[in-house]
Amino acid sequence: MKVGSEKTLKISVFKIWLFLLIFPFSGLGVSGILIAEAGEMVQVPEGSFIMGSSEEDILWAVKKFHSESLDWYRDETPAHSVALSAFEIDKYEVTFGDYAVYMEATGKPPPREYENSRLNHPRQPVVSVSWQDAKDYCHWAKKRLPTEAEWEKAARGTDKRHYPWGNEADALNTNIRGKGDSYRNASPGGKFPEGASPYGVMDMSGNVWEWTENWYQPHPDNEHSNDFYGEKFKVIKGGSWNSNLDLARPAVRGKAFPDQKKNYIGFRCVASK
Ligand SMILES: [Ca+2]
Ligand SMILES: [Ca+2]
Repeated sequence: MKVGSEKTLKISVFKIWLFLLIFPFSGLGVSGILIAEAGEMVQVPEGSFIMGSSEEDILWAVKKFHSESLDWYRDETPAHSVALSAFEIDKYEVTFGDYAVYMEATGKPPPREYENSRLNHPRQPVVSVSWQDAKDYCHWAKKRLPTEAEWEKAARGTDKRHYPWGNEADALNTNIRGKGDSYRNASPGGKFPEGASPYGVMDMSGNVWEWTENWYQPHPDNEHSNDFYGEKFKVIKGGSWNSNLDLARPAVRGKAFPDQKKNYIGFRCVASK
C-alpha cells in the first residue's frame, strides 16, 4: 500500500472512532456501533484457486437437486485455475446501518426498503441498490466491488468445494428460501456461523445475492452458447433468502441488469494493496 493511502486509511479509522464517540449521544448510536463491526474485513492470501464447475460437479448438482437439464449449469463450466493477488473482503454483506452513514455523509438517496428497515434492523443487509449504487458505496469506503473471481475464491477457498463450509448440501448452514433456517426474508449478517467460508467470510451462500464488478461473460473455454453473455448483465453471486440451495453454490453465476434494484440483491466490498 502506498504511503498516501495508508494515511487515508488511518484517517478513515479515526473517523469511525470519532463516530463511535459522538453517535451514542445523537440517537443513532446503535448503527454507529454496528458499522465498525460490519466494516470488518478478512484476508484472502495470494494464489490460484479453481473457479467454476467441472462436468463432474454439475452432474453432482443435477442429481442432488433433481434438475431437469444439465444445460442449466453450463455457464459455470469449465473448472479453471485463476491466479489472484492477495486482497481483503468484507466479512459481512454491507448493512443498512453502514449505508445510513454513507447517505448521511454524501446526501445519497435511500434505497426503497430503507425507511421500513433502518431503525429496526441496522444489521440487515442493504438491498434494492443498483450495481452503480454498490460501486459508489465501495468507492466512498475506499474499497471496490469484488471481481467474480475474487468473490468466488473468498467463498470456497482453493479445494473446489461446492459450498463455503464444504461439500455437503446442508440447508441449515445458510439463509435460503423458506423458514426452516428461521428466516423468511434476509437475516442480519453472521447468523450462520457454520456457513463460514474457509477464510471466515459470512453469508457467502444465501441471505442476499451480491453484486460483482464483472459483466456476464463466458468463462474461458466455455463451450455453451448463451444469448445472455455480453455487456448486458452483471454477475451476482451466492443466492439469497429467495433461492434454493442449488443456487447458493458459489460457482453459480447469477445475472442482473446493472440498474435492477431488488430486495434480494445486496453487496460487499473488497480492497487490495
Ligand atoms: Ca430462509
Ligand atoms: Ca450473500
